[in-house]
Amino acid sequence: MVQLSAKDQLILDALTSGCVRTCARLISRIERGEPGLVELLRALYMAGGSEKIIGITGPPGAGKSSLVAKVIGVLRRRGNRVAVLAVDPSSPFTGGAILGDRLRMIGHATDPEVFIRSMASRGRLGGLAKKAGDVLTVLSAMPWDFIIVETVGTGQSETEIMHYAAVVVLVQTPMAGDDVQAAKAGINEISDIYVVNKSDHPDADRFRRQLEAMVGLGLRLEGDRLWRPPVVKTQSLVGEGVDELVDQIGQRFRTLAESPELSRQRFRHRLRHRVVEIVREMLERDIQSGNGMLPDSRLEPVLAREKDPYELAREFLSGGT
Ligand SMILES: Nc1nc2c(ncn2[C@@H]2O[C@H](COP(=O)(O)OP(=O)(O)OP(=O)(O)O)[C@@H](O)[C@H]2O)c(=O)[nH]1
Ligand SMILES: [Mg+2]
Repeated sequence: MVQLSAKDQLILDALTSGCVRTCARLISRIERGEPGLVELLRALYMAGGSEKIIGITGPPGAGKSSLVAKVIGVLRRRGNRVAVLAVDPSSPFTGGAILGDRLRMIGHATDPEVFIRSMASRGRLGGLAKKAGDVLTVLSAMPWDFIIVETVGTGQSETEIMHYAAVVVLVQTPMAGDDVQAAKAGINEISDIYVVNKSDHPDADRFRRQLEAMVGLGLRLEGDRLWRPPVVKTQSLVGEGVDELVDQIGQRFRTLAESPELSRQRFRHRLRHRVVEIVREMLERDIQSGNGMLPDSRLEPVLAREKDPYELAREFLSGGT
């Protein structure tokens, strides 16, 4: 049982009943790295239910944000409440976030059933902001029907989304030189649905056929059935294909619901990643706050080469002295 202060209990109650202002304020506190939020986050996790998290990833400029804006539109028409977390890439030179995403989705800015938030990834490998996991804990405790996470997939961060989302949508475009063969090996394991966006491009059909052939080669065995990720063609500027995409996302959630073992397996995968992330954060915070966990005296034997840093690290992790 998590014991909450009266103030945190009020915040918890407000969030579980869907208060968007409380949500925005708490996310700001998480982003600032405010200490003392752990008890509340624990209680929020316990209050959460099934995770309807949709991950939308793909290379820079593939049209993810415009697609998310249109997906929100379709979900709203179908009566769903939607939260969006857009994880912006930040420039390695200035650390500044690109807030264009927020602007592009502004069409929904006045809708009280839609919540949109951007976070900067602050150069962390993997693309998702360090605090994204905490923010998703908050959103998952609220009565959203769907939570969408948009993140740029570049290089090693392409697979990161699967640590957060139950259903992963990979957005690609048929632009010149972007052959499907260039799509990273292993991508099949992470994508539940493929999107060929910018299908107004003349190469769109050729690209889609290539992609379908590639997907066909990589059929996944899930439990006792085969999963062949669908390929959906979209034009995110005008919304073409977006209804079909939302249908496919819904179908994927139904498949997961019908295969409890599969959902649990994927949920376990996400949880394992989350716990490791929390351990890492706790260790970093403890070490950096200089609270004596690694005082000079413990470094002395390593300095004198009586001990090596690996041994000290192992002792440290096992709690020994
Ligand atoms: N021709 C065409 N252009 C599109 C389409 N969808 C998006 N675009 C354009 O592609 C550019 C990038 O769109 P975004 O929605 O910002 O793409 P993104 O993947 O979110 O970009 P980042 O978040 O910066 O990685 C914009 O100039 C859009 O107008 C489409 O279906 N057809
Ligand atoms: Mg974007």
